[in-house]
Amino acid sequence: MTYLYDIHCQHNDSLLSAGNFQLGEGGEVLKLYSEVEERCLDSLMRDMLRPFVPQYHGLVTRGEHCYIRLEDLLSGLRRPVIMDCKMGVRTFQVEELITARAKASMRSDMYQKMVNVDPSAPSAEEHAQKAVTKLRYLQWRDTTSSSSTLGFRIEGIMMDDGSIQRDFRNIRTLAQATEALLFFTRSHLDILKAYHSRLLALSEALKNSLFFRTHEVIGSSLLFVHDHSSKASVWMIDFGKTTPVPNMSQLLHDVPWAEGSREDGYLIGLTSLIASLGQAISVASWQQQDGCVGEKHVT
Ligand code: I3P
Repeated sequence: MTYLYDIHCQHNDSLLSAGNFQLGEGGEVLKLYSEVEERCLDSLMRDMLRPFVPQYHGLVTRGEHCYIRLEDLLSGLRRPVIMDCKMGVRTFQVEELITARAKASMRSDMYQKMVNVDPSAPSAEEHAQKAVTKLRYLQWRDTTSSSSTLGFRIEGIMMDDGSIQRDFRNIRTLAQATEALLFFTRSHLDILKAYHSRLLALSEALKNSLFFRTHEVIGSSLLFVHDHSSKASVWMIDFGKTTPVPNMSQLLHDVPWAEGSREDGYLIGLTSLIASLGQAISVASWQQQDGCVGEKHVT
């Protein structure tokens, strides 16, 4: 969700520094350096997935900080509409699980976020400490959103007027996700079809990608971007928690996670998204035929 927020700031405010992002001199996006993410982007530039990720142009230092130079995915779009979908059935790394068991640090900010959504969610002990572990919070987010069931969740949508909607926490079913996709695209058939084909192409590329087979992809998003000219594309972003699997092993990505495994469920999410877009296309087609946009609902 950070990308959505920061890009919104960049494009709508002063084009100056915003959160983890800045605008580069050549119009590229500068993202605060992360060794893990830089390694991924470097490998991705030599992988089948290159057409699906922002182009990586190396590192640059500004003041005290180092940044990753990335293609601006919003370049050339007028009043872009953006959706950030976090992929996978879990958003915590196996390492976070191990660390939490060895010595979990308590997070009062995460306790607060939890209580704001559901005051009954923390246990009596967590209420007493007014804090939860990060792992507990991430697992709670995964199981109370569509991450665990559908393998993705909508983190936020930015509409063409710059307003940001984040209230997609209650989505659990494919039909609810389809409603959100219809809202995001305003039931625009060409845009829905463009997204659908792009995801099918991504699915093919993922099957043949060495990077994908050999990496645990956690907390990465698919960024959906379109504008009024019906230009629409989807990009893989955010690789700060994407790591190579040890000992040359390979992942399937389409099976649920179980303790001891590194499976991330990325393809479960992609399959759900493709199915949901298929449903949205059917609904938008009926609406177009009937001339009654907004009256048909998904069941
Ligand atoms: C955040 C979300 C991020 C996570 C961040 C959480 O919660 O789970 O994925 O960052 O942890 O606060 P929410 O979206 O509900 O606000 P990572 O993916 O990097 O772990 P953080 O506060 O430690 O950055």
